[in-house]
This record gives sequence, C-alpha cells and structure tokens, in this order.
Amino acid sequence: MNSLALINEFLGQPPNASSHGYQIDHIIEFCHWFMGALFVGWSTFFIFVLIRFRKRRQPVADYHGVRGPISTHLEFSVVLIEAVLLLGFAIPLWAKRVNQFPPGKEALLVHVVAQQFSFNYHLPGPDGQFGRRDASFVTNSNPLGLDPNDPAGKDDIVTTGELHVPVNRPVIAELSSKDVIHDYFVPAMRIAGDAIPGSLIPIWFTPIKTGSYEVICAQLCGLGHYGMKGTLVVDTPQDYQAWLKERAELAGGAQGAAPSPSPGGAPQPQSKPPAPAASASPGG
Ligand SMILES: [Cu+2]
Repeated sequence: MNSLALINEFLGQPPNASSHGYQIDHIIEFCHWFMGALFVGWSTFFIFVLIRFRKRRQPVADYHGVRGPISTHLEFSVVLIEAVLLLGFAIPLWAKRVNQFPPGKEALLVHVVAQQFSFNYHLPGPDGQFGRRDASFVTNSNPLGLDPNDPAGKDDIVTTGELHVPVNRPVIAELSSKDVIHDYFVPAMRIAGDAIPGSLIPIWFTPIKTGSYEVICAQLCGLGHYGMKGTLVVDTPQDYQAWLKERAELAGGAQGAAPSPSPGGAPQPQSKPPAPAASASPGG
C-alpha cells in the first residue's frame, strides 16, 4: 500500500477484499486528498480575509472587491479538477460496475431478500434453479415464501444472516426487500446496493481473499436498523462445497424450514474433509 492510501485507513476503511475494490479505494483516496487541499486552501484564505479586511484597517467599505485574475484562475482549476474526477473517474467506474456484469454461467447468483432487520439469502441448490416464491407462503419458518409445491424449490437453500461464497468467483447478488428500503453493504467488498420492495437490483463483486466479512444495512430502515448486520464468509472452493452440502442436508431434513441464523461475525469453523471441487452432489 502506498503512503497516499493511508488516508483510507485513517478514515476507518477495512482492507479491500474484492477484485474491483482498489479502483474504489483510489477514487476515495483521491477525493479525500483533494478535499483536504481545498479545506486547507479555503481556511487559509478565510483567515487571510479576516485579517486583511479587518475594520480597523478598512473603515470604509470597498464596493469593487478583488480585481486580480487569481481568484478566477483558482476557481476555474477547482471546477476543472472536479469535472475530471466526475467525468474521468467516477462516471466510467460506475458505468463499468452497472454495465459489465460477469456472464451468468461463470458467476454465482444469489437472491438477497432484506427485511426488518436481517438479510435472507436464497440459493438455487444443486439443480441450479430457483424455486417459485410467493408472499402468501411467507411464515416464520419460511421467511422467503418458497412455494412448497414447486419441485425446483425442493433443493433450494435459504439462510438468514450468513452467506458463504467461494473465493475468486464473481458473485451476482439480486437485491430485493420484503418491507422497507434497506441497503446491502459489504464494506470489505467495496459494494453496496439498495434493496427496494418491488424491485430486483443486481450488484456484483469478485471476492479475492478468504475470510469473514461484515455485512451491514446502510439505509435507516427502522428502530432495529443498528442491529441489521450479517456475515459474508469467503471460503476456499472446498469449504464452500462443504457448506453447500451442510445447508442442503439441513434443507432436506426440515423441508421448507429456514436454518437458524448464525451469530454475526463468528468465523466459520473448518469444515470436515474437503470434498473435490466439483459441483455439489445432486438431490439435496
Ligand atoms: Cu435495513
């Protein structure tokens, strides 16, 4: 990490763990240094003006003000730097994030359904197909309203609070909400997206470091907002397969029942003998 990036650390940013994160860090870092320079510049100017135009020295008001070209040049350069930041960095980076999604086959697709005050995850299971969901099936043990009559949903995996993903594979998360507007924010992945009732909003990232990362809700969504946290665990492919298997067994054991939420932030215990990195066994 170069010394200029220290400002991000100073601001409390957790280390980046996603493939695109360094671009986000770069722009945050640049903006803060630029804002820092502006702050020092304007503060100095303000103090200078207070002293230079004090009443004792200037008993009569001057109605013409500054006439030199310096202020025009200064203001123009500020506008220029801001335009470069916006048009040269921010908008292209944003466009890349929203237009260049990884191909569907390569990526792991997960549905994230927010509710007051937790995040639910819906994975398609070994058959690769998401089961039908309908609000009329929602109960405490079926938080996503999975249709019990839909065969595609029999092997689906539903978890609350904790999601596991494999390292170095793009993840597409489709965000939606059951009640109010939430925001799915994974600071270490440098990704956030609003979860809005009635909308399906895809975001994507590629985790590049295994570990346990905090997920938080970034929209003030009600009284329990402060506690709306979860965990994203980035596993090796072997550990991920083991987790999938474990979840599939749970889903098979209690049809349609949601596994109990895991405590946030708890590190994932090392799972049993690593299965070959092939796809999960069929028929969960
Ligand atoms: Cu929320």
